[in-house]
Amino acid sequence: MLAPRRRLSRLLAGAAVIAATGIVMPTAALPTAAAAPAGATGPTETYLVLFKGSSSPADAAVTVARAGGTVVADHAKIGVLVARSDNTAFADRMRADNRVEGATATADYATRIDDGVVEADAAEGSQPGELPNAPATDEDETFWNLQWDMRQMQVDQAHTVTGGSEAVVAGTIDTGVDYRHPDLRANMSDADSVNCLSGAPVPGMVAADDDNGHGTHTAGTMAAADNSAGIVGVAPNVKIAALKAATAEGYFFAEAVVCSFVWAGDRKLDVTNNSYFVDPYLFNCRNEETQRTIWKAVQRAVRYAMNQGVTVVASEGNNSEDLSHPTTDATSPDFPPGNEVTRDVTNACVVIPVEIPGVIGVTATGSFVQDTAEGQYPDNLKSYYSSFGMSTADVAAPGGDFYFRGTDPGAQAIQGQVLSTWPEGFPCTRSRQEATGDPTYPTATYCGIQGTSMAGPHVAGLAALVISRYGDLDTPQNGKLRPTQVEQLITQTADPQACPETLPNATSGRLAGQPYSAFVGSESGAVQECQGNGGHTSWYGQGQVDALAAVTNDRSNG
Ligand SMILES: [Ca+2]
Ligand SMILES: [Ca+2]
Ligand SMILES: [Ca+2]
Repeated sequence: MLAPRRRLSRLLAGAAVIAATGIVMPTAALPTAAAAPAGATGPTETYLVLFKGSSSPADAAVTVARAGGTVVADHAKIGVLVARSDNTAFADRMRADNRVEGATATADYATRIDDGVVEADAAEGSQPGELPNAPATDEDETFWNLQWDMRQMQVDQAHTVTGGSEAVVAGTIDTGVDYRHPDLRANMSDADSVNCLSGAPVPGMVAADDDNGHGTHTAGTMAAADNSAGIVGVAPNVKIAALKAATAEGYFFAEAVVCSFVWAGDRKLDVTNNSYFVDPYLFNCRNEETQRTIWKAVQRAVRYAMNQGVTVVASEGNNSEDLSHPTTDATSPDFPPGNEVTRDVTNACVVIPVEIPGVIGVTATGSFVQDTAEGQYPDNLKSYYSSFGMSTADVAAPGGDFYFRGTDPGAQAIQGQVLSTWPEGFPCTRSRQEATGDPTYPTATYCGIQGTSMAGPHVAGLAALVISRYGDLDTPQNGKLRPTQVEQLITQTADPQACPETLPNATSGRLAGQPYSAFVGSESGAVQECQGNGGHTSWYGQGQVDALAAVTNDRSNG
């Protein structure tokens, strides 16, 4: 964690100096459309404009119009503006304004599955708070036997204490949510849901419907209902907000991600899950203007949300790479498809949003029990695909592993995958169906899939449980529980996990018998190496999350 945090701190310090300068600058000393190129008419594109300092200037719309664009959304409080223009020189003309730090077309910059880091405060939130909580019962859910992931982190035991509070809202910034799904609809918050695809918010859960499946899956892991049907989520009594930021193909463009975090902050959502990284660059490098612009714009939006009390959880990504020591990026740009180039990357390049300070970064485990153990519970092997890193991995959570499976009968039955809610009629290789008796939605579908995308929402759901248990309404400007306190309650009660001494061979699937070392980084081709001791390792952070220990704030529970 230390290296990236220092790196980012320097950037932020620099930004603060620029901000001070911007404030004293007279509005008359303005840009000079004359000095900028005239440009020609081209395809209409969406642009992200990053202003120096912490807010957009009052005449931002005039400046945009002068440069040949129109404003889609002006996030003035963080100095990030989204514009549309068909003028090929629009970005250059905006850059000619000396108040503009960066301007770039975002069609080239989507975000996908990934994320995190945070600092701990002290002791507030250590006693149960005042929000209404109710327990939940898991064993009567139809597919409970397949929910090895929930058992692995003691969710059923935690639910005897609390299943969460209906006063808490958990958002997922994703492909949308199937708000009609019988295991989700009672928990949906229409008022907190939004479609941010254009860069400007379109409110409501109908606008935020899922056209992919991914977001419905993450929502169910966080908060599928305790209703004697289907599955149960980590926090079944809390409300779900769908924040649609991805296209049906799964691309997360920067303007949609910025819009989503600003929405989360404005609505004071309690937590957001972020199972993606910003495309088209897996790694965003500081020395490249467009990548830096995306990085800083998203970071400002995340920081704004956190300042409103939003806990931000993100997954590490599925590249089997050490994000703390990146060497190669062979994935980028991944949009438009077919433009990838292999390039060298360094620690001046980060994965967004997982490497933004304050984000809780989650690696994935499967059901396989590794050879070494620390803490109270057996240690589950890191999923072969999960990226990791001393500076980015805060905790581990179940994400599934098809090739390395344990003996839990439920895990065996679902082939090591995580089962969660899925939109009816969408393709799914390993699905379960249940008749609902509801003519408006006769069949509820559940899909078993794996990924750090599946690990993240286990932790976001746990954050919602912890906020339900320990939060209060005393300081609404800060949220119910400060993100730093939420992180502390989760990381300090996690069950420690050691680095394995030896690594197994794959147990299952067409690669059964292959050594773990054969599953190399997708970018570097490097063999994956675990560093650190049980207190904090690059594969597991502070350990695997323990829901019972977290809701009782007692690591000895369990
Ligand atoms: Ca139940
Ligand atoms: Ca259920
Ligand atoms: Ca352990």
